[in-house]
Amino acid sequence: MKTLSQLCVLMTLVFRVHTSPVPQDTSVFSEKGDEELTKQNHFIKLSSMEEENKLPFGRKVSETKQLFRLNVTGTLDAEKPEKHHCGFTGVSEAKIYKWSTNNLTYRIEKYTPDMSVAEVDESIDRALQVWARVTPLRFTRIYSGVADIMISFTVGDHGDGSPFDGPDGLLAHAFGPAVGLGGDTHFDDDETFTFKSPDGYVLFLVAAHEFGHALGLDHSKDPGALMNARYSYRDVDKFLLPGDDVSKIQALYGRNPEEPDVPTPPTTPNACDPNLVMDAVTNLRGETYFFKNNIFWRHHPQIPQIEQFLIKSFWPDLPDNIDAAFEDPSDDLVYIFKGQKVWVLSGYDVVKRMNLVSFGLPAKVKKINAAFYDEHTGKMLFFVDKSYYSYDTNNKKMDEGYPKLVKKTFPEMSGKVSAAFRYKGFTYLFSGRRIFEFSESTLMRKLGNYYFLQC
Ligand SMILES: [Ca+2]
Ligand SMILES: [Ca+2]
Ligand SMILES: [Ca+2]
Ligand SMILES: [Zn+2]
Ligand SMILES: [Zn+2]
Repeated sequence: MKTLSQLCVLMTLVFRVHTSPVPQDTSVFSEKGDEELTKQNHFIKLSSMEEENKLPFGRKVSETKQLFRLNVTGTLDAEKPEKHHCGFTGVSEAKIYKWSTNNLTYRIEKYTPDMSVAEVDESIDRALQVWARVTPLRFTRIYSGVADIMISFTVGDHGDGSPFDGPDGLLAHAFGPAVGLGGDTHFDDDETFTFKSPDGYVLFLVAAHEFGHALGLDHSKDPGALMNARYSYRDVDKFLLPGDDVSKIQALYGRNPEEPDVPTPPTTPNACDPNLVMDAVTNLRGETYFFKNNIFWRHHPQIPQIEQFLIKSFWPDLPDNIDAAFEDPSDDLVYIFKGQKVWVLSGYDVVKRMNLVSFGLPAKVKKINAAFYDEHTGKMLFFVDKSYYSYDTNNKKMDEGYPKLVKKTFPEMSGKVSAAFRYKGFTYLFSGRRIFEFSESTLMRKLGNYYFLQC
């Protein structure tokens, strides 16, 4: 059976031929130069409609776009540290694969030198408990003999017809529910696996994703889902199985009878939700980033589709639920605000940490609601409740006569400003479910909150 592994951002695309059973793959693609990409371009032509249909919608759009992005913006994304599980399914979509028992065994046959044995044991155990917590599935570890889920770290060709590929690319793979190879999960030991650190691939996260496949789940197009094909760093200690994964695994196995009301974390924000209140918006090197909870949407002016990512997949150090953000393009820096903390980004690196008082805001201001930078006037505007402050970047101090009421400068802005940014000479203020478009102080249009997100 022929399956198609997908082109992730700036990367290689590989065709693979499998004999059944077919493992679900977790792969990560590192950045490749233009040359490499061009070389691989012909692979994007899908060999049949059937294969095209197998591609999750989101991935295909993203692939096409990323190719286009590279072509139109050259090295724009060259330094981006995106990491992806790219995967594919070789399993017929008509048939549902699941284990016929809720009691499964696992055995760790071979360890990695990257971590201590105790860390590997804990990562694997926690990864299985992610699924056990929300289902009747129970996992028992055995130390000899054949378990349902045989786990090993291995490199290159390891005898199952699906060789690993050295550093990056494929990270791991797992076989769906079946006897024999079914359930078995292999990790590419040419990767550097970590216990919790984002400097490498967090074993817990990769394993939890693979065990999802081993239990019968396919990839999800929800970018917040654990079963999304893209590898995203997440905080291990705060990890909660996303709602999309919970509902899918429960559709196969049911709820956990011992803990039927496990609270599920919020689902991934929907760009087209008319009630969505944006956390923050900023430009970044010609693109616009819209932040909500743990994710952001990225809009490129020449690319029609909006992309959606976890904040932590780009910036592991940034918090979720940020207050405000803006870009100062003269310094090529982006400022991210949450509470009194400020993170200064240069592309995908946090280069500095600051505090709100650095901008001369009074100490009583514990957080801001929104901010934007007007490069023509050199002013940074900080919105706090129904007022705003103006910081002069030339004099490096707060302008006098502030705070002012927002509605005095921006007519009809009677509510709190939740997010703000400048785009093509206009100022956009988000308030509740609306975006207010201003030219200087003149209200031009009132737009729905999803105006830029192409719903
Ligand atoms: Ca097995
Ligand atoms: Ca690899
Ligand atoms: Ca905000
Ligand atoms: Zn996968
Ligand atoms: Zn394998």
